[in-house]
Amino acid sequence: MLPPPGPTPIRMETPDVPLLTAREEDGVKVFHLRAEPVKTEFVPGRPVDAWGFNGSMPGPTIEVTQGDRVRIIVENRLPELFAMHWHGLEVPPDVDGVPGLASEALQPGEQRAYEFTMHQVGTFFYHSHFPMQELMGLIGLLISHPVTAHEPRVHRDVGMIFQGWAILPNNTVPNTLAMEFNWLTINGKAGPATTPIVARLGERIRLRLVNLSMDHHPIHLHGHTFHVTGTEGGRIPRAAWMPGNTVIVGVAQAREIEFDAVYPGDWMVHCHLPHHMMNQMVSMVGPLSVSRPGMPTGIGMDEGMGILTQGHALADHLGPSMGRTLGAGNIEQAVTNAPLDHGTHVDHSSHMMTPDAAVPSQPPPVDHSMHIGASAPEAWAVKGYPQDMWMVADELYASKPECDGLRPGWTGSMMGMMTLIRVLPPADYDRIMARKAAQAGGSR
Ligand SMILES: [Cu+2]
Repeated sequence: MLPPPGPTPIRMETPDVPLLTAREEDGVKVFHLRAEPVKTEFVPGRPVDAWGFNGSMPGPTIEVTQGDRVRIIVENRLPELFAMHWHGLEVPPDVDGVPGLASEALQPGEQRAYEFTMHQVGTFFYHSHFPMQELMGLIGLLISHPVTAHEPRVHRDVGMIFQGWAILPNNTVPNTLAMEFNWLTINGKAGPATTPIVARLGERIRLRLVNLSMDHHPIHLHGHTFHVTGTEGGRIPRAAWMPGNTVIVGVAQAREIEFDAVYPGDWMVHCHLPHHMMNQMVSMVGPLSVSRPGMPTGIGMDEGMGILTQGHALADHLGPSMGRTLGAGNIEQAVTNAPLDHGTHVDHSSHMMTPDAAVPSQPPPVDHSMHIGASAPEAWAVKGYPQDMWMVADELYASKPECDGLRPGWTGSMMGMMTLIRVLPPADYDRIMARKAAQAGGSR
């Protein structure tokens, strides 16, 4: 183990989300938050029109210390009413933010100061108290540190917010009415665009996991055993810590986990719900495709989520629009989940729902490249094929220092609510930190 850090709590890291800077004013820590539309990307080339704070979705991370007098000035730059709630904080009713109950909602353009003394310690968050606005991304972390660090002290204190989204291919606006979700994010990014946590071998790490979505997320850590050391209500007494490698983070809950990063390697942290380990799912039928000229796309929201109003999933007018796509690549691959007869000629074009003569009547030759997984010659005859979603796009992340030295092909396993904790020997750790410092210096 590395020697523990000093007695003062170390600062938070929230990968892909900035920390919010405070201004000191007569002994009060003053923060500014603007609720506003935010253009973002879940993965490169997947734009999303979300709502967030200060240009970030989720909003920037607020850090305070127990005993602080805190003033948070909130400005509503949304085109409608907005109400800010401080989740888990024991504050007066008018600060609590439920519109109509003890305070008024903020009109468009209005701003309001929320002031309180922080007497609690733990993982809290702020969010809109209008449910549909929550689903547009209006949430951020609010961390309250103790004056003296908890024992055993940690070297790294990392925050993550889990969110789920329904956004059809060729759309950029989340459908907040949907009950099925095809994009799953950690701090506003989906794997492999989630920035890995780079740890030095021997560090003790705390993860603060927060869920504001429509599902519970069983968050699983590879290669290490952790203890659950805190909830949204604060620190758990040590005698009651629970060992594990998977912790369910329920909607609106927080879970703090801690572990000693003693096993070198690149380790996954991810939600273990199978559908939360994918990007841009739509339906399980039709071609594996992205759109190209001549293919009907952009059908209604219901059909896109698998609710058919007429015909069947393989009908001519639905097929290409219902193809499952991974949001990457630029080719169309003729595949089908329809029953096939072994050994007989199968005209796949009959399942391809397009009159386009370019669609092959035989399955295309297997692409053995790194970029789309290979399949066996008889794969087409196996009912259920294809299931695998192996797609590699390492080159998109080559410039990220945090991804330096990952094994070629690593992006093939990273989708949805997934990120990495890289436990690195000192030489590798120092190389990445030097690259990060150089990049930060160069961008000034
Ligand atoms: Cu999940």
